[in-house]
Amino acid sequence: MAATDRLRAALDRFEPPPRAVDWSLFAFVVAEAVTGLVSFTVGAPEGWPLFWLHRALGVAIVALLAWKLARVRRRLTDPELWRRSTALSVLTLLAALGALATGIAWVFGLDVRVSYWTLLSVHVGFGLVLVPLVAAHAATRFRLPRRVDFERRRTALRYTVLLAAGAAAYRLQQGVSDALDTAGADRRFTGSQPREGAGNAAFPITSWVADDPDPIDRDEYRLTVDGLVSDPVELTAEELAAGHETEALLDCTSGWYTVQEWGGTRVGDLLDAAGELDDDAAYVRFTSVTGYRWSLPIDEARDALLATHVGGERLSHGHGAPARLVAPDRRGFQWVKWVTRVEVRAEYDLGQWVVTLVSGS
Ligand SMILES: Nc1nc2c(c(=O)[nH]1)N[C@H]1C(S)=C(S)[C@@H](COP(=O)(O)O)O[C@H]1N2
Ligand SMILES: [Mo]
Repeated sequence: MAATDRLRAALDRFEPPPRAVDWSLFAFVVAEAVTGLVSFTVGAPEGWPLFWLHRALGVAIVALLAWKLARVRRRLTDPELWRRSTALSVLTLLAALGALATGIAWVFGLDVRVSYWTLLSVHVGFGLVLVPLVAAHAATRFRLPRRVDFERRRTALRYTVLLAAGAAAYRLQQGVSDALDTAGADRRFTGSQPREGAGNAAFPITSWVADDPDPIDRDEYRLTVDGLVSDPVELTAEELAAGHETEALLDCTSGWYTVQEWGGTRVGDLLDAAGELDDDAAYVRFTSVTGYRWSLPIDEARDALLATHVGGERLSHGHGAPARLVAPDRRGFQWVKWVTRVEVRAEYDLGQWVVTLVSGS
C-alpha cells in the first residue's frame, strides 16, 4: 500500500501543468501527422529513427491523454457541464482513441483487411481527421501557453522521460511479439507485414488511387525512351524482357511487403540504348499509360529495373504488364506500373506528388 502511494505521489509530481498537457497534446498530434506522412516516403533502413519517433510520440500521447482525461472527465460525464463545444471535444477524443487503438493493434500484428484496406490505412484515416479536429478543439478553448507551464529544465526532463518511456514500451512490445512469435514479429522497420511466396499471386494488387487501365495489348505496346538523350528509341515488350534479374523488396504504405525476383531490363541499359545523355540530365521520369508517374535521380535510376517478370512468371496485368518500375529502397507507390515512357529530364518533378494522388483511367 505504502509503495503504491509513493508511486502515485511520484506520478503526480511528474504530471505537467494543465496548459502544458494541452499544448503538448496539440504539438504531439501535429508531430505524429508529420512523421507519419513523411515516413511514407522512407524505404531505406537508415530511415528507422523516424518510425521510432512516431511510435514513441504515440505512447507519450497515451500518457498525456490519461492526464488530460483525469482532469476533464467531469466535463464529459456531468450533463450540467455540457456545452456546445463538448460534442467537438468528444469527436476529437474518439478520433484520437481510434488512431491510438489501430496503431497499437497494428504493432501487435493484428491483420484485419477490408479488400485492400489494412488496419494501417484505417490508422492513417483516423490520423488525418484528428489533425483538423484537434486544431478546432484547441480553438474553442484557446489559452496561450505561459512561461510557468514550461519551466525549462523540468519540461526538457519530462519530454525526455516521456519519449524514452515510449521507445522502451515499443521495445518491450517487440520482445513480447518475438517471444510469442505473433504476426507482429515479422514486421519490417517500416511497420509493414510480410506477404510470402513467389510470383504474381503472392502479393496484392494495389492502386492507391483510381488507376485501373484496360489491359495493354502486348503486340501493340511500345516503350518510349526520350527526353535529354541523343537518340530516342522505342522498344517492344519482347525486347524489354531481356532477362536481367534482381531481387528486390516492395513495401507498400498500406502496410505489407514482399521480396520477389524481378526480371526485365536495367534502366541503365535502356539509357545506353538511347545514345548520349545531355549535360543537364539529372532525373529519369517513368510515366504510366494512366498518367501516374515518378522520377528518380539518374544514378539511382540506372540501377533500377523495368520489370516484365516476377518470380519467373510474366507480369500479370494487375501488377503492371507489360512493364513496371522496380525501384529498390523506394516505397511501393513509387514503383510505377504500366510504364510507357522513360524520359531523361533536367528538373525535379514536383507535379508527381499531385499526379500520383489524382491520376486514374
Ligand atoms: N500506374 C500506377 N502505378 C502504381 C500504382 C498505381 O496506382 N498506378 N500504385 C502504386 C502502389 S501504391 C504500390 S504499393 C505498387 C503496388 O504494386 P502491385 O500492385 O504490383 O502490388 O504499385 C505502385 N504503382
Ligand atoms: Mo502502395
